[in-house]
Amino acid sequence: MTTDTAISRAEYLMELEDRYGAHNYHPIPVVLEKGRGVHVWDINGKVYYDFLSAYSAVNQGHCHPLIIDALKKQADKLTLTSRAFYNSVLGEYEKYMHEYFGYDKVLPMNSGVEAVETAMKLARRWGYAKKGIKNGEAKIIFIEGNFHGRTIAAISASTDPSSYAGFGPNLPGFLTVPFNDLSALARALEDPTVAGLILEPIQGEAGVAVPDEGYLIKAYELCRMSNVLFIADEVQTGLGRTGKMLACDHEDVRPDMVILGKALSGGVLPVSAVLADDDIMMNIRPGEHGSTYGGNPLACKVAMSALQVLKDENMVQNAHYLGKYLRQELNKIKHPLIKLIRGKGLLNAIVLNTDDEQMGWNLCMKMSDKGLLAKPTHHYIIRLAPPLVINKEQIDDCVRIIKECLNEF
Ligand code: IF1
Repeated sequence: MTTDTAISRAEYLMELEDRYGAHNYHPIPVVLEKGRGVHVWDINGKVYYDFLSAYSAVNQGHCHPLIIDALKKQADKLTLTSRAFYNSVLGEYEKYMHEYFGYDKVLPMNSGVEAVETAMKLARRWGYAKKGIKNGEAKIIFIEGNFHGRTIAAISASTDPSSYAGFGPNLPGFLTVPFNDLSALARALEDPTVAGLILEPIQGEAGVAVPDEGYLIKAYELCRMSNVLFIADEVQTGLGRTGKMLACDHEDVRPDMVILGKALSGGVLPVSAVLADDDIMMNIRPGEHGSTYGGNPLACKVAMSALQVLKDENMVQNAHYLGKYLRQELNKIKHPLIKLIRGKGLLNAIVLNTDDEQMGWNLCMKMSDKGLLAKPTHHYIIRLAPPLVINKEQIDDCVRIIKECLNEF
């Protein structure tokens, strides 16, 4: 294929999405067709570093050979039975999850937001069954700026108009408190009808907002004192992304419930889970919750493989050390556009110093030209979250690209 036809093919494919797909996204104009490790290739064969990692779903790198192998092997055998029957992999997976994370039980779902909804239901149910909240009155506290997904429940908890506006009416029973504000949280916890606090240990969509050190452990202790469940949405921050297996591990907090998704399958298929002990999990009985695909043998095999390679290949430690190195190198770039660099592990962001609503986008377009894919959030924040398999030389190369791009503004 000549370059000309290759370019027009990309345009054709983008046109198809534009014409026949709902316009609920505004992608960077590259058409990707192949991925391996930290790299993705577009249909013209141009290679890019992937600094979005499918919003942290491909922590293990694109098409990790062992995960793909697990997928293929199980795909040839059995993919879905529904939960109407036992299957030969689910129990093995549940035991694996118990041993890996140390919770009594796991409840398997598919997308991240389904696991969030599951946690909300478990929290409400626990509130009625164990805390003695009057039926129908349970409340859940969320943090301003949160992102927990796109369902009506998740957007009812949102304070971002682009998530909730025009989709009302909202669900009742949700409170929000300001980010990083322990006294506001303490006041909200005085309400005896509060069953749970659901938070992201680091807010992703908010632009990698990291609360002060000690916030998580103090929030956890406040919840303890009020007999309120501390529930961590680790869909994005979990599984090594921030340089610990769970972001809550940074403060040695053991949440009452952990919500996992994204990288639980290494980007292969939607696999999510809620972890909790029996006191919480056993309040839901047969027929009261579930999902057709939840716990399917294909997903279970893929998840075990995805978790195994995280450990076997020291990805968590790599995220810790190379994350530090990335921030250190980025901080050496002295450029008026950089307001600050923040993050933990390999979940980082450049906050731009600009009033220009287009700046984030323009910078990402330039980085894409030079072979690095990232996407702005809130117009002026660029998230930098490569797969956790990235190495030091690659980080150096990426910092060079980022620097070159900044210098062109
Ligand atoms: C999109 C952000 C990332 C999440 C947390 C639950 C979910 C997510 C903490 C739901 C999903 C996504 C979804 C993606 C954009 C993305 C995102 F920019 F919005 F914040 F990752 F940074 N909890 N996050 O971050 O999981 O149901 O999507 O599997 O396109 O909406 P899901």
